[in-house]
Amino acid sequence: MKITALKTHLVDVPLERPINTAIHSIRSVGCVLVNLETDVGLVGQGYLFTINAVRLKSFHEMVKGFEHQVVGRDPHYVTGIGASIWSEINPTGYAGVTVSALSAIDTACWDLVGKAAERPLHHIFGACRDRVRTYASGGLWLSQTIDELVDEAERFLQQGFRSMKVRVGLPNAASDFERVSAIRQVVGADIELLTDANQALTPKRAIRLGRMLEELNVSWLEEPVSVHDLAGQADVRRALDMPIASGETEWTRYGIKNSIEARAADILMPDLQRIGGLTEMRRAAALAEAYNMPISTHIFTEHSLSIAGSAANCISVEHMPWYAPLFNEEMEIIEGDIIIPLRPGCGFTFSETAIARYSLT
Ligand code: SMN
Ligand code: MG
Repeated sequence: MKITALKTHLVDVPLERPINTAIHSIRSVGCVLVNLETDVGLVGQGYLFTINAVRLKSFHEMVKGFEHQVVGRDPHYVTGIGASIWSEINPTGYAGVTVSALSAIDTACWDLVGKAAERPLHHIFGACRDRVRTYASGGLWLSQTIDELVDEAERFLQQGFRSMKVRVGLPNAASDFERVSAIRQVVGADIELLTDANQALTPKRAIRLGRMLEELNVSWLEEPVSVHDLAGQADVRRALDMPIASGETEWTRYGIKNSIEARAADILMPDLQRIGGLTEMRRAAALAEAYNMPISTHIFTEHSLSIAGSAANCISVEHMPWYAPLFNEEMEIIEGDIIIPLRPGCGFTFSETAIARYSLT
């Protein structure tokens, strides 16, 4: 099998309403969709995203800049393709646009490997499970009122979720506590609540908020402090009983390695785009496992399921519904778990209708 062409589409999927975290204002989800065509008629797919489609064209240019690294090559040599790209990006660096582009190409190559073998990727990687715990993450934003939070938490329960993530990180810890408390009251004691401060806090403020959230039996506090203060985050982790989750803002396995060595997290959250694709995600999962640490994948739910199905230390995947409109297939949620599809490759294919509808080009 040989790759004959790299084709792309730029799309922008508007959100129903604008949303805020402690550091983001999000109106739409812009994506570069990557198709690797082959001489056997199979097409491998991967994608990357930017919030509000900002600078999406720069990412697109970077993807196109790797065309010569894939066209003419056999996608079974995905690790070799990754190594060539890795070597070529040395002067530009191992974070940002370069790694995002590598990620989309790497995932598209793996999609081809699965499709050629007519097997789902978790079977090819060596499977450990057929379903994985998930948590609702497409909601409970800082931009919502307490009434809206309560309504949304109820909707998540009706949709079959048993766990959900609330955004925190307001200037006043009492307000964060009040909001999470209202959600705890409506969902009851048996539903898992997670919180995400999106790096908004100082270590001292994080410790104070963390102690308050422990009273509400919150299961993790995510990204309490700046990604550039791993020592401060390690202080937060030592001060609290509640687990600290982080890692979405780390690039490649070396970013994950820094987090591990700093003892800054209890749960690592590699992000498929920022880690560098499925190849690098598997390396990050194995690295975490060597330290007896769990991972929980960050966003990109559909394309992270093969990792959840093959990394024994993957405890959950984040359910982010932003990308669902792009795919022909839907994720299946049963009793708080996502069923890992048995379809070949990644198991999700881009919808032509969606591409036409959300096209930016
Ligand atoms: C998040 C993810 C993607 C965009 C903005 C915020 C958040 C999360 O940190 O973990 O879901
Ligand atoms: Mg987060």
